[in-house]
Amino acid sequence: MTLRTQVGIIGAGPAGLMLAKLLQMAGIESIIIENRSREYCEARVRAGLIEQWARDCLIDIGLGERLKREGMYHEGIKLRFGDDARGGLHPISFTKLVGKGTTIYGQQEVVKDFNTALIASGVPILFEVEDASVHDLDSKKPKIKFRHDGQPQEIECDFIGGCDGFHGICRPSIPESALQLFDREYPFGWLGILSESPPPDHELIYSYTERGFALYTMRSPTVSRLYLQVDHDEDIDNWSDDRIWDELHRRLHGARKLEEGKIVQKGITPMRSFVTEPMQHGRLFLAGDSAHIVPPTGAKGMNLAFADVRVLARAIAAFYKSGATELLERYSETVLPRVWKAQRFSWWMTQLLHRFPHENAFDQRRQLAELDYVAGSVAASTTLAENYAGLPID
Ligand code: RFL
Ligand code: PHB
Repeated sequence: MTLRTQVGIIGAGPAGLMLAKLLQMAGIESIIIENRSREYCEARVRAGLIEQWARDCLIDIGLGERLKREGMYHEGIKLRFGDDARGGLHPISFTKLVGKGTTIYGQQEVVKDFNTALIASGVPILFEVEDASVHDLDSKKPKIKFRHDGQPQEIECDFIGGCDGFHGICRPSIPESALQLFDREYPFGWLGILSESPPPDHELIYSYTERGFALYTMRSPTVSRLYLQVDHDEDIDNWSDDRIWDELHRRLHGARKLEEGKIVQKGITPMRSFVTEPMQHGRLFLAGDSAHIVPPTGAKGMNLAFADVRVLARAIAAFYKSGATELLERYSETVLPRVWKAQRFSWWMTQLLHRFPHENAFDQRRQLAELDYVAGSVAASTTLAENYAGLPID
C-alpha cells in the first residue's frame, strides 16, 4: 500500500517526535515510522537533563503540563574534587551566573508526552515497522519503504526526516563520497543504574576522583540515576550490585550520604563524539543522533536533537508557505555551528572529569588545577554555566 504525506519521518525518538509536533503546528502533515514498540520506546532509560530553552519550548508547544509538575528545576550543579572540609563540593549556580537553569525530566517521560499528544491529535506513528529503506532522495518525491504487520508499505512524501538515531538506516543511505565524518572514541564508558533511593543531593554532583569519574543525578526525589566511569570494554556481569554501591560510595568521597536502594535498571554506554557533514542529501535531512553523537558528560544529546528539528521545521514551513528552498539548502550550515559548540563543550567536560589510561601525574595535577579554576573564577564558571544551561537559540 502507498501512503502519501508531506514529510515522512523515520524514528520516534526526541528528534522525530518534536519534528512531527512542530510541523503539525505549522499545518504540515507527517507520518512517523518506528521499528520498536511503543512500550519499548516509553520505557527506554536515557537522557534526563533539559536545557532552559528546551524546557520553555516544550511548555510553549503545549507539552509542559507534566514537565512543570514532575520535572525538577535546578539552579546549578556541584563539582566535587579534591579534599576539603566540605568533601570537595563546589556549587556552581547557573541562575546567578547566566540567569538560566536546567530541568531533570526523563527522556522517556518526554517521549510519553509526545506520543500521547501526537496520537490524540491524529499524527500517525507506525510502531514496530521492519526493513525501512529510503529511495529517490534526489527527486521531488522521495519514498520510504518498509514492512508493517508483515505487509510491504511505502510512504511517498516531499521530504524525509532522518531521525533514526546513531544506528539507523538514513545516514548509511547517503553515498559515502557525499559525507565527511568526524569521530572520536573514548577509552571508557559509563555504567548507569536507576535505583529506588533518594539522590545524595538535590542537584547533580559531578565527581572527579583517583578511581575515576562518577555522576549522581536523579529522576525524582525518590529515584536516583547514578553513573560510574568504567573501561570501554567492561562487561556488566563483572558488576554485582554490591560492587556498584561500593564504588559509588568511594567516588562520592564522603561529600554527602548515599542511600542505597533497589537497582531497577543497569547498563553500560560507550562514549564517543561523532559528527556528519553535511546533514542533508537531496530531500533527506538528518537530525539528532543520526547526524551526531556527544559523550553524555555535557548532557547535550537530546537538547541538540530538539535544536536541529527546530531549524528543520522552520525551513520546511518556509517551503510550503512560499516555495522558498533557501532555508532548506542552508539547513546543515545553520545547525552545524551549534552542533560543534556542543561537541566542544561535551569533549571539554569529558576530558576534564575522567581518568585516562595513558595520563600521568602531570595530567592529574592539570585537571585538578582546571577544576579549581572553574570552581573559583567567575569568568570560568560563567563559561561552564552558559554552555551547560544551553547556548542562546533564535
Ligand atoms: P533516538 O532517541 O536514538 O531515536 C531514534 C529512534 O529511531 C528508531 N529507529 C528506527 N526506526 C525505524 N526504522 C529504523 N531502521 C530505525 N532505526 C532506529 C529508534 O528505535 C529510536 O526510537 O535519537 P534522537 O531522537 O536523535 O534523540 C537523541 C537522544 O536520544 C540522545 O541524544 C540522548 O539520549 C543522549 N543523552 C542525553 N542527552 C541529553 O540531552 N541530556 C542528558 O542528560 C543525556 N544523558 C544520553 C544521556 C544518552 C545516554 N545513552 C544511553 C546513550 C545519558 C545516557 C546514558
Ligand atoms: C541524567 O540525568 O541521566 C544525566 C544528567 C546529566 C548528564 C548525563 C546524564 O551529564
